[in-house]
Amino acid sequence: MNRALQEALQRLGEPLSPQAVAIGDQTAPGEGAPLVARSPIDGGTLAEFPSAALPQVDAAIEAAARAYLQWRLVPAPARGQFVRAFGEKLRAHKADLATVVTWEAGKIAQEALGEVQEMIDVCEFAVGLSRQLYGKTIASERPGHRLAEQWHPLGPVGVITAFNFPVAVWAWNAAVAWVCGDPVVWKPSEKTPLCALACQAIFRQTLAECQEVPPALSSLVIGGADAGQRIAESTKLPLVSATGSTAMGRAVAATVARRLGRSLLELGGNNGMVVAPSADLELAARSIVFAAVGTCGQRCTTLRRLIVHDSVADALRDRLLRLYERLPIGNPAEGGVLVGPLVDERAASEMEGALAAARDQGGRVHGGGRVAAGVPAGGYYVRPAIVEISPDAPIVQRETFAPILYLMRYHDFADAVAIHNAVPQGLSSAILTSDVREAESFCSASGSDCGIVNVNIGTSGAEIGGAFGGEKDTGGGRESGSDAWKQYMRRATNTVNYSSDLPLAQGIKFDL
Ligand code: UN1
Repeated sequence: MNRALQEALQRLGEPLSPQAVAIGDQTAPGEGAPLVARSPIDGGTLAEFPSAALPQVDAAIEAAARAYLQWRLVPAPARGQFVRAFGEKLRAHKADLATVVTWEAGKIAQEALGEVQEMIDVCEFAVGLSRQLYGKTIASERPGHRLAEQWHPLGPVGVITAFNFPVAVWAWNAAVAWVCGDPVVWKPSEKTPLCALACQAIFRQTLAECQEVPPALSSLVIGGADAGQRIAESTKLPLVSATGSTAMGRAVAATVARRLGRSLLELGGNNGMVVAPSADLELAARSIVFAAVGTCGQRCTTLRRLIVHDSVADALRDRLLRLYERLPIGNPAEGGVLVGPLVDERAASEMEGALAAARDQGGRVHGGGRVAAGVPAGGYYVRPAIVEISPDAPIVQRETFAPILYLMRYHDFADAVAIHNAVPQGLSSAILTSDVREAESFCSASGSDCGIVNVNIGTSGAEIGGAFGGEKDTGGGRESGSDAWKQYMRRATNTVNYSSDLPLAQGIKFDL
C-alpha cells in the first residue's frame, strides 16, 4: 500500500487490517466471500478480506433497529449537535479522507477534497435543519379543533452507495437521517471499502466524545450484491436509499416495493447540454471540459451529450479538441493532473465497446484509446473522446461510465429541447445561452425534463443545498438539500378537539 495512503488511514484511526462489519464502535471480521479492493491508480491491492455474510447484515440491521428506539427520543436539535461534532471531525480530517478517496476511487486531489467538502457542507445543512423540521398548522373546518402535522423519525435507513462518490453520497444520507432521528446501515461499493471504513472511523471518534448517542447510529456492512438485496428485503428498514446503475435500482425498487417500503433512488444519468448561438464560447468550453472529463467521466452528472447550434458547432468542436489535446492525464495523486484513471478494466472495455458502436453507427470519433506513457503501470488511463454523431444513433441513449462526449447539431431551438429529452434518463441538464427566452423556456414545464436544470454552467458539481436527483430511469429520488429530509421522517396528522362538542367533519349528522 502506498505510504501516503497508509499514513492517512493511520491518522484517521482506521486499522490497516480492515474488517467487513462495523456496528457502531464494534468491528468484526466478515464471514462471507473474499473481497479484494484494488487502486485504480496502479491496480495494486489495497485491501483483501472476507466480506460480510448475510447473518452479519441482519445483525447490523437489528442493532440499528434497537438504536432507533433510543435515538428517536433525543430532541432533534441535540441530534444536530452530534452531526455538528461529526462535521468538525471531517474538517480536521479533510485532507486524509481525500487521500483515501484518491487512492481508492482514482479521483484527482481537487475533486477528492471537493467530495469531502460536500460532506462537511451537508453536515452544516443538517445541523440547521435539526431546528427546522417544521410541520404545518392547518385551518380546521370544525370549531374548537386544531389540525396540525408533526414529523417523527421514520426508523433505520439502509444506504447503498457507488464507487464514484464513495463518501459524499453516504454523508448526504447519513447527516440528514441522523438529525431526522434515524440510524443508518451502510453498504458501500465493494470497490471502495477503505473509504467507508475511514468514515466509520471518524464516526467512532465522534461517538467517543458525545453523550446520549447509541453506537449503532452508524453501521457498515461491506459485501456484495447479496448484502444490498438483504437490505432491500428487510422490513426493519422503512427506507432504502440506493445510488448506482439503473439495473441495480430496478432490482432494489422492486424488492422494496414488494414489502411496501420506501425507496429513494439516484440512478444513471445521460446528461445533456444545449449550446445556443448566443452562448459565450469561452465559458462554454470551460464548463464542458470540467463536466465531461472531470472524475474521468464517472460522475452520474457527467456531461455526455452536447447539442450544439449548427452555426457554432464547428468552432466549439475545434476549441474543445484543442483543450482535449492538452489535458494532463495521469496519476491523480500528483498535482497538475486533471484526468485520472477509469475505475477498472471493465470500465475501460465498456468505453472501447461504446466507441466501436459509435463508429458503426456513423460517429466520427476524436480521441479515445488507452494512454500508456507517463502514467502509472497497472491503471486504466484513457484519452477522453468527443464523438460527432447523429442524435438518432442508438448509442447516445446509453450511459457509458467513461469520458465520452457525443456532439450533435441542431437548427431550431424546439428540436434541441426534443433531442435533449429523447433519452431514458433524466438527471442533469444545462443550457448555455445569452438569450433569456431560451434560458427560461429550457427551465420551464416544456423545457428540460430533468431533476437538475442549469443555465450557463455545466451539468455536474451541484451544491448540497438543492434537492439532488432526477426523473425517468434516474429513479425519481431526491437526496441532500431542500426538503429531501421529509423522506427520512414519517408525517403524523393530528386533529385535536379542545371543545366539549363533537362536530363531525363534512357536516355529517350522526345523532345517537
Ligand atoms: C454522483 O455522481 O453520484 O453534482 C453524485 C455533482 C456532485 C455529486 C455527484 N455534487 O457532480
